[in-house]
Amino acid sequence: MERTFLAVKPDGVQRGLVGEIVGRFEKKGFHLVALKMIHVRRSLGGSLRLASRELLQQHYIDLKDRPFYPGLVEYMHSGPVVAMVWQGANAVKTARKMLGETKPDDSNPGTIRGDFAVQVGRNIIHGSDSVASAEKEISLWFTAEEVTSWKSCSHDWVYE
Ligand code: DAT
Ligand code: MG
Repeated sequence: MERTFLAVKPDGVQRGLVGEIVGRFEKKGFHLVALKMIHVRRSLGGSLRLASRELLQQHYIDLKDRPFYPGLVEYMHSGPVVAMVWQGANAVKTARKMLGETKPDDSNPGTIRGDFAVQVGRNIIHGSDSVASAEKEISLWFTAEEVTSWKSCSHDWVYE
């Protein structure tokens, strides 16, 4: 079973979309194995293993040379995010489809960004783009103990 890392960004939390987003993945048949709300502070932070600034810098390291990077990091610091790990067959690719495209105006209706977002800089949700980045992001945001292992009573009705 594949795992993917999703995070409702500060705008998604402020707009009251956490339940809607969690509900979409639950109803799809994916399996929630970790969830927490974190306000990633600019200064050294609480229980996180990494300094908060480093957490977000690592998370978006591939984009560090892009002109929008400082604004992106600022936005991710601006309020709590809801970080999650979801499990299921082809979870990474399917979750990306459910998110829509990076730009909300390229995203089809029926996708999260297509239904709830207007601008790329406020696109509500993060989702891992490959199995390798999912594993990296899960270990960046969660300790091994925070990621649970449990069997849902619906498992055998989702999978044949
Ligand atoms: P995605 O979030 O779809 O994986 P990405 O990894 O290329 O997209 O970029 C990460 C985030 O950076 C994206 O969700 C929003 C922001 N971003 C990307 N391209 C941008 C742009 N051209 N202008 C402003 N923000 C952008
Ligand atoms: Mg990305």
